[in-house]
Amino acid sequence: MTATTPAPTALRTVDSHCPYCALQCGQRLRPTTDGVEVAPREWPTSGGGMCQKGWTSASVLTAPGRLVTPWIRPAKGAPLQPVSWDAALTRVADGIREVQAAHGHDAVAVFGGGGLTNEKAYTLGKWTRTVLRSRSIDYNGRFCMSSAAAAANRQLGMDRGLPFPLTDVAGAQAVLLLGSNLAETMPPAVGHLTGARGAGGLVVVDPRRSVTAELTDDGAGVHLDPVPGTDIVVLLALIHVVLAEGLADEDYLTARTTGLEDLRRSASRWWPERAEQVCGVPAGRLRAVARTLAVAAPGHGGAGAYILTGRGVEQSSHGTDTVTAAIDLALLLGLVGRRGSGYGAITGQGNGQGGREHGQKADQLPGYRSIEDPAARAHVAAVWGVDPDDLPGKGPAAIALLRSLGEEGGPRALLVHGANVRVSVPGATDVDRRLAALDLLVVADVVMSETAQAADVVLPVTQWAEEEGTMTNLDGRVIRRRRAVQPPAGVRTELEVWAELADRLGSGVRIETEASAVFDELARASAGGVADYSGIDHARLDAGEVLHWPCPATGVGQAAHPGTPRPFADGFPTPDGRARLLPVTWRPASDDRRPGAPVRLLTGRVLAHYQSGAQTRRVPELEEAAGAPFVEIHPTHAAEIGVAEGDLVRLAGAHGEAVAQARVSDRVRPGEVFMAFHWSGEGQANRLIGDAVDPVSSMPELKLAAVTVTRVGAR
Ligand SMILES: Nc1nc2c(c(=O)[nH]1)N[C@H]1C(S)=C(S)[C@@H](COP(=O)(O)OP(=O)(O)OC[C@H]3O[C@@H](n4cnc5c(=O)[nH]c(N)nc54)[C@H](O)[C@@H]3O)O[C@H]1N2
Ligand SMILES: Nc1nc2c(c(=O)[nH]1)N[C@H]1C(S)=C(S)[C@@H](COP(=O)(O)OP(=O)(O)OC[C@H]3O[C@@H](n4cnc5c(=O)[nH]c(N)nc54)[C@H](O)[C@@H]3O)O[C@H]1N2
Ligand code: SF4
Ligand SMILES: [Mo]
Repeated sequence: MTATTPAPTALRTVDSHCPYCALQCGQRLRPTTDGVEVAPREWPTSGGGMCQKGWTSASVLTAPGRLVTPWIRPAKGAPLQPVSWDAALTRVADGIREVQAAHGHDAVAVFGGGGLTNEKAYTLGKWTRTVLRSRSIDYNGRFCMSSAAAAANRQLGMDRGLPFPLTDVAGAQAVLLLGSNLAETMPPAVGHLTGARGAGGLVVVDPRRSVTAELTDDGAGVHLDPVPGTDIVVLLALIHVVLAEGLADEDYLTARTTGLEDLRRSASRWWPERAEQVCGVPAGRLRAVARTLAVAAPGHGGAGAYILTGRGVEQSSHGTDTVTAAIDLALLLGLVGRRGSGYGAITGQGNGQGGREHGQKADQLPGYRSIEDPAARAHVAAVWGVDPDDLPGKGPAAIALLRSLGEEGGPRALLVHGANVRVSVPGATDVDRRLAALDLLVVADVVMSETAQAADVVLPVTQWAEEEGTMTNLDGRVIRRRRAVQPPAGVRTELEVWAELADRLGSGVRIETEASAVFDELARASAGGVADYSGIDHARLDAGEVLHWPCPATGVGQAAHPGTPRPFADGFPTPDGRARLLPVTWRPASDDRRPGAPVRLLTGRVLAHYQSGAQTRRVPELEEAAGAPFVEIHPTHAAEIGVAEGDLVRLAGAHGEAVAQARVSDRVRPGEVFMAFHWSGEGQANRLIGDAVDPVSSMPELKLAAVTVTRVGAR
């Protein structure tokens, strides 16, 4: 199904950023006769470094399967055929019209992505609410940042992943890293842990001995390995020790927080010996870690401490409460809003931060506003030139949306922009069935992803070095993505696609197609919201200004706002200006091991691949580094079931089965196995994951499932 890809047309050397994760390492892109040469450049988050995905990122521009023409499936079951843009857009517009005429506006659903630029994320949300007039929109960030976002919003009044520049962390004396494998997921960021490692204060909490856990070796810190899904108990025990031993920062708590008494009551039950019974971490180690953090805290005259969460603790059916316990601990120690200390969630996708601010979330309008707030609706509707009453309400979150596709009363058409749902969504076989039940599946992508392969219409769109725009990185800084090469002929920007479809659907709503014009509109729409970008424009960014949001517009004659690198320095954006301590309780995981399924499957990532692998599985160097799905299994466990390195093993659980090669390793414990979720087919981890979700954030239980493991045979 792949057409040959012509070499990109050279434009100019530009400073830009890596196409992949939220670290957004600084890159210099130099067009060459057959593509782009990528070199690292000095940049605060990456310190002049890049990982192997960044070094090889140019390959994706011309990778096998790079989309350079639209494709249409003439009939269900027939193969995809290359067609003209006119034919493809006619099919999309006709399909939308037919579905909406028969089933209503909400019957056309949209699924976005945290890799889209701010301009695209904003336009996608606007287009869905105004041109489609549908409430049915959500995005893959629901699987990524939603628990951390929900907890930060309810306690701190704002969700900006790291509410401080990442470079601040380097000076800290202690860092508690919960469920993050930073050394594989953002390798250049390890440089920011130097201070803590030098002081023996790096604490990594992970049931696996991950590459990041190894950073604690040789006196650099401690690795705590709780029972999977029990991090909340670890945190409650740390909170207990801090309170019981008088280590809390009383002055800070009095001045800046509410809710101490409720928290004190709930944590009183979790003395370390009791916590040890549930989480398996020895009581003495829990006490020692609480003291390490307290001594580093500013209230005790320490050099600073940070508590950082990653997906290992957030992607759970109680992820929001786990993050809340982490924030509670950070508040008790007086870390949040203090220079050189803090709490943060490490955002994952390239624009995972901006992607959750501009309105592609089911309940959200631009500026991180609620779609249910009448004042927000009125403000945004005025910017969009529509009647507020015509804006739809809140739609279902990702899992509920995807599970309702093709159901009675559910959407009959789906447009996917920037996600590979067939690989990354739990209950993968169910996802396939639901997509097949649709009247129309449209996928815009840069490559023929697994989801594109199942589509009725595939639209080839621009990527990374072919487009202009902005991203918001993991510490809330707005940065420029710049075009270095012309896209291949036949490829369009998504902004052009949405504008053209608006015309074809007869909408009077104006959709801008130049990124800088979109940004100016986005800035106006965000004015007065939590994520206020109204003082930012492409020109300021191009002049090299360092701008973290919120950055409101200022009046005529006034100096421009300098941006807000540390938003909690003077208070919290809550109604009373204080942060809220919130008591939480422990609940077991939704699908924990049991006699019929005695092994815990953990999921995560490897260095060489990105997410669903749609992009990185097409890069030869990365395929060489990690070419096939695998199951990490402990040597004792492997011996018990007669499995040798490289043998095929079958994992089976309540939600499905998968088969992959055994990688015998003592990174995991007996009775626990690990898979990365980067592959499709038999070795797909998400065939095994169920669809239990967190009641607050709707985050699925992506990190844990109960399975049996058996040997299938030699490779
Ligand atoms: N190489 C690479 N880098 C990436 C990405 C990628 O796909 N590949 N994706 C980017 C994105 S979108 C994201 S969100 C980030 C994710 O970055 P991380 O948060 O580092 O993500 P993971 O590797 O998924 O999970 C981290 C760790 O959680 C552990 N874990 C599993 N269960 C539990 C548990 O119950 N408790 C605890 N404490 N830990 C547990 C796993 O063993 C794993 O080592 O990475 C970004 N960077
Ligand atoms: N079991 C398990 N499942 C997980 C996770 C886990 O740890 N365990 N992690 C979850 C997390 S944190 C995340 S973020 C998700 C990610 O899951 P996915 O959404 O599947 O992530 P990607 O592979 O990044 O998919 C992005 C798609 O968009 C395409 N693309 C890139 N740029 C553009 C663009 O500008 N426009 C358009 N239209 N397309 C573009 C890419 O080629 C790719 O096909 O997976 C989640 N799923
Ligand atoms: S994938 Fe992330 S860590 Fe690697 S080069 Fe790109 S931005 Fe940097
Ligand atoms: Mo993510």
